[in-house]
Amino acid sequence: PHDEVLAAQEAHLKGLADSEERTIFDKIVSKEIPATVIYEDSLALAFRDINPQAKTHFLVIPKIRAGLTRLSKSTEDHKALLGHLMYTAALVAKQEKLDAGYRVVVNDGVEGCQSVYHLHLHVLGGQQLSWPPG
Ligand code: DGP
Repeated sequence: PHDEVLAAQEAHLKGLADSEERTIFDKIVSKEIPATVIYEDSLALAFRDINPQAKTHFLVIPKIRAGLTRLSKSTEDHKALLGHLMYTAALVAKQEKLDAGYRVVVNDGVEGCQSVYHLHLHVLGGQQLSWPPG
């Protein structure tokens, strides 16, 4: 069952070392700072971006960072979590009625313009987007 898979993943992720400094997103997970949360399960949290770049713009993050400061730090251990985050992006996009389409973005590192070092998927939609991004 899905819940058992999530519980096993959660236990596994808790065992992964994370020596890096915590970020603002940890404070959103722990509710120390407010956010407009639109989806939550044992592994993932989705909330509206504070500086929206499209009519609809939300972020999907792992509640336990587990060393995933950025996508390029992914290891074999993160594969199930990464799949869950991608699936969650699609689920919440449906919940947000982005039926005409949307974009999922992960910024990695300096050249990728990453500013918060806790992995997050941006989901942008609710309007016609252009391509390519800058
Ligand atoms: P990135 O550049 O990919 O690291 O994007 C980080 C995003 O996080 C950026 O679009 C703004 C958003 N953000 C930063 N701080 C906060 C916050 O305190 N609350 C919310 N809701 N979003 C935040």
